[in-house]
Amino acid sequence: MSYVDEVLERVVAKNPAEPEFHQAVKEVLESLRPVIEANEERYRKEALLERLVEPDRQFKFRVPWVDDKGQVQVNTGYRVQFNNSIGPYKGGLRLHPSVNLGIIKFLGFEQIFKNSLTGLPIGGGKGGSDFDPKGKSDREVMAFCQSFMTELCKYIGADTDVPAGDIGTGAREIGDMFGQYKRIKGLYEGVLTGKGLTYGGSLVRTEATGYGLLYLTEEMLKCNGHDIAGKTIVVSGSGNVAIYAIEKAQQMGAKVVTCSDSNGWVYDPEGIDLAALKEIKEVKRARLTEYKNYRPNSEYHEGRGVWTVKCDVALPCATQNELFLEDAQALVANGCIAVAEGANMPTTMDATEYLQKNGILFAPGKAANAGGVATSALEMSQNSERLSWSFEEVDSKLKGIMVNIFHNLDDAAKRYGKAGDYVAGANIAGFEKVAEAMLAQGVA
Ligand code: NDP
Ligand code: 2IT
Repeated sequence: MSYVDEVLERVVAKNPAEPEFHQAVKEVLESLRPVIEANEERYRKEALLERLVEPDRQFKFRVPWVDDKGQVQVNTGYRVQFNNSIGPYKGGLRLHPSVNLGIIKFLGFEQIFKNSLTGLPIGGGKGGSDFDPKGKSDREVMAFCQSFMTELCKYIGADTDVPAGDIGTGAREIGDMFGQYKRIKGLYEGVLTGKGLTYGGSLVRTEATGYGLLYLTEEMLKCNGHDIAGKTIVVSGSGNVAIYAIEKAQQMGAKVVTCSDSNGWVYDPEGIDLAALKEIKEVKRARLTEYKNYRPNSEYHEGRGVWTVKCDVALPCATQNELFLEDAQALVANGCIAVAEGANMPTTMDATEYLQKNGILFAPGKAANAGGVATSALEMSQNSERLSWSFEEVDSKLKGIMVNIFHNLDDAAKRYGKAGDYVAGANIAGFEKVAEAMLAQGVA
């Protein structure tokens, strides 16, 4: 049996009931086959793949907190420190009722390669909890965050592991957690990114994932003979990534006609009203059903359906496994030319294959959404030198990083005879640096 197949089999056997983790490992290792085959003897002897798929360590802990009725609630907290061969562990904290160890491991594994692609010195990690911030008061969120950080603070630090936001974790949660870390450790250090601008945050971090997604998409289109201006775009999600993807797409002269949340989706043929969307989601923390109050000519539909809308470009920005084979078929049938993933692993493997086989330009999340973590790394740099850079400076660095990532994927794919396969390109380019660093550091 090939080395890749052996390791895949072992991952499934050793980590039962973690389907998302299996999916992420399979997607990466499948596309690394040519690289692994070219170095099989050495990698086998060094057990490189076995080490790569086994987290350095993982923490699972109880998070008790008191709700507004005086009732004690108990959630489970996680932090998986996956791989620090190129820098301190870095990756977000997801707060969502669906969170379990397998989901955190899939995200941590993806993060290793994404962080490598940024070209910055950051390793892979991820954490979170099955806590649901939806419908909770600010005090309840603070009670949860303080309890979560009371345990998490034992394992993190500015030079060891630097968490940030992800689904359900935004500026409010990062602020609550930073305050608690500082109280317990007595350290004012850049232990979290996505901080507020008054206490060490970086300009552009809020916008970075969505903006970065569009910078990479623009470059991918340009290098394939298309202009983003004038394109019709469908977006899923209406959180941090979706909102700033829509903002940048509009600035680039494209028209975004959809967005969604976990209950339903909006179709606005005249283009999404961003000010309305920001007010609904960022200020009121409300549902998309409200959008029609601002835009009477728009449509609201329950359930899912964004991918059935005719478009040139599709940007899934909500969550994993939200774009299935039938959605890919609808996109192709409607003449879509490009899909770029703002979310982590939003496209299922069969859908990805279908899109690629039908000539759709496909940018995988670990490349396309790397602008968020890249700007987090820029926040770490600013914290280390105790300086803050201007919006223009951070934004131009972000743009340079995203354009560079695209060319690295493109080159890596070409080197292995897979021109235009950006999934393979991303996995290969991300892997090469990590593999070299691991091998240079001995058996560890
Ligand atoms: P938010 O919590 O801000 O927004 C998530 C959005 O997705 C919401 O609109 C949410 O709707 C919707 N959604 C629909 N179905 C689900 C579901 N099953 N689980 C969770 N959310 C769902 O998160 P972000 O925008 O930060 O993250 C979106 C995606 O981008 C995730 O995959 C994340 O890992 C990835 N990402 C985020 C980065 C960042 O910097 N924030 C960086 C790189 C990737 P509802 O409000 O109804 O739950
Ligand atoms: O998935 C991701 O890359 C993030 N949620 C951002 C991580 C970070 O450390 O900024």
